[in-house]
Amino acid sequence: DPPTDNFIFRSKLPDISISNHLPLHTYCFEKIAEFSDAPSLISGSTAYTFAETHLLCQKSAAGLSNLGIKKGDVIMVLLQNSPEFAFSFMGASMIGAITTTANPFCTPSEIYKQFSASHTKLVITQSQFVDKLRDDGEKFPKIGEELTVITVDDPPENCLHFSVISGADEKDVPSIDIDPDDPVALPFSSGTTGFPKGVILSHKSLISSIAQQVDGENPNLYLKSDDIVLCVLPLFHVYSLNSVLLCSLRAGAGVLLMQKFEIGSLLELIQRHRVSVTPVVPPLVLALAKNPMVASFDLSSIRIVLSGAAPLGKELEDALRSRLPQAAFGQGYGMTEAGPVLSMCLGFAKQPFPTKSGSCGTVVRNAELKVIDPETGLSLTYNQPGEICIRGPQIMKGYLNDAEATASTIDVDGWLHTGDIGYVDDDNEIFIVDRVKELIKFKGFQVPPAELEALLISHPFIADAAVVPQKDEVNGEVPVAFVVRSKGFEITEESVKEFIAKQVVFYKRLHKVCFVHAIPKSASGKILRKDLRAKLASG
Ligand code: AYL
Repeated sequence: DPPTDNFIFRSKLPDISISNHLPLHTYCFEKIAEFSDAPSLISGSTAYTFAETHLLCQKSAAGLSNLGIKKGDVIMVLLQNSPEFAFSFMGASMIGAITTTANPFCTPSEIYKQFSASHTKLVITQSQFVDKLRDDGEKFPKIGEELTVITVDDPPENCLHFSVISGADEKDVPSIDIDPDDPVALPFSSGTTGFPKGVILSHKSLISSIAQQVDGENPNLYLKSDDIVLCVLPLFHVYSLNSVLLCSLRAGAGVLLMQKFEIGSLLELIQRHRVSVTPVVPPLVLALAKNPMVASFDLSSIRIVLSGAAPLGKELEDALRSRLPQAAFGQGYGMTEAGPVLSMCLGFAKQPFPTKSGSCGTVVRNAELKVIDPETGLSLTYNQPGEICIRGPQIMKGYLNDAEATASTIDVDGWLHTGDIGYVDDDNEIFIVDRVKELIKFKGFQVPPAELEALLISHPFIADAAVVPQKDEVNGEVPVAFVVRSKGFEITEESVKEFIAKQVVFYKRLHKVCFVHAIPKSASGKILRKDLRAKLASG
């Protein structure tokens, strides 16, 4: 077929009416009467029913309000997975506040950047991370005087315990008006280029995304009130926040929270709690497919395995399918800016469709997807690879305080350009084949090359640098640096690696440093990343 102006792909499921005029919390708890006594959040030996979860979210809302948090204010949730994550996020939503979710394993400088860019008013964290907010090198306001810090465990000096908010009287929740376009979540993402930026997700965008997954007569991702959904992926990442926590709250499924991934306890918990839905990332698929321990556990309760956030090899997918023959296996494809889900396996639907190995699913309902020729911008038809674009009520409003980055990501017609290369086959299944954006994905975590490049050139012995992904069996991709030494200076691979490792979270560490005489650049000064990637591939 010749390229046309606008060749649009749609879901095989019909559009539905979505209640995206509601505030997010009202929508998520809308059907709670149907399952109020069922378990909602399970963590260690504690379980909260839906009724208890709802009440604790309301109390936390009142508590945050008592501490002076108002509509439009930003709170930072700097937590590993825990029930308090949900109470904080939903509590903030109830008073019109916005949650910026941050990775507690980030370094103080990484956290500070997000803290200051988001104008965070209050932080909810664990005592072990509080020192990061006191780091001398950064300009954090003084805890207890200028900044309120709440910990979910024993509070260190000048911090408050979580019970200060969760113990408030739910009747104190102020009544406020929430507009569907008001922001509710502010995850950070580097998008197609540059540094991490605040991604503004409104009540409307998150409701739309959840509804596209779990609502309707025939939901694309069919979650039932007797399901137990594994929550081992970190809630500070939008994949877990949206497709695990928020979708489960809406659908009445229980959420089994795990603080960190460890294969033995994971398998034991799946067996003990009869986990039925397991959202994972490719390295977890690898563990489930290859680890010999798997054979000694009963995993027959699993009926859905959803993999997302990074490319998954076909062999790996087939290996796990043969180990868990009773489960529907498929992928979700998302991008923080897209709200985040663009496509989801239709094998997870209530009335499932047959699907193919290697596919990332079909575009979600109530949305439009097109594939464009990156050179001409014209849209392509079936089986032709190009840049994937998405349009619908679920996509972000834009980047926080960055009109330029917003305009280069969402065009005037409302299409969000993903920077991913893929095609749609004859059965409307999407296959991702490449990425044209800078982003590196280590185990599904974002590694923005621009951030590492800026750190590298801040070193007095380094004149220029470029960071690109290298394929890696275990992690998917790892960051590798090309470095030009400053004239007359000696610097070793080890010292460059160490220089970076001290300043970044573990997944951004450099795995290799190649010294070169110059970084290849285009006439306009852009790094020719393709050339560097090719150089790595050829050894
Ligand atoms: P971010 N296959 C290949 N690449 C993928 C896939 C996939 N299934 N999913 C995500 N990516 C890459 O913002 C792709 O390059 O969000 C995409 O642009 O951290 C980038 O990761 C976005 O990275 C779900 C399922 C959310 C997946 C997600 C992914 C969120 C990752 C909800 O249900």
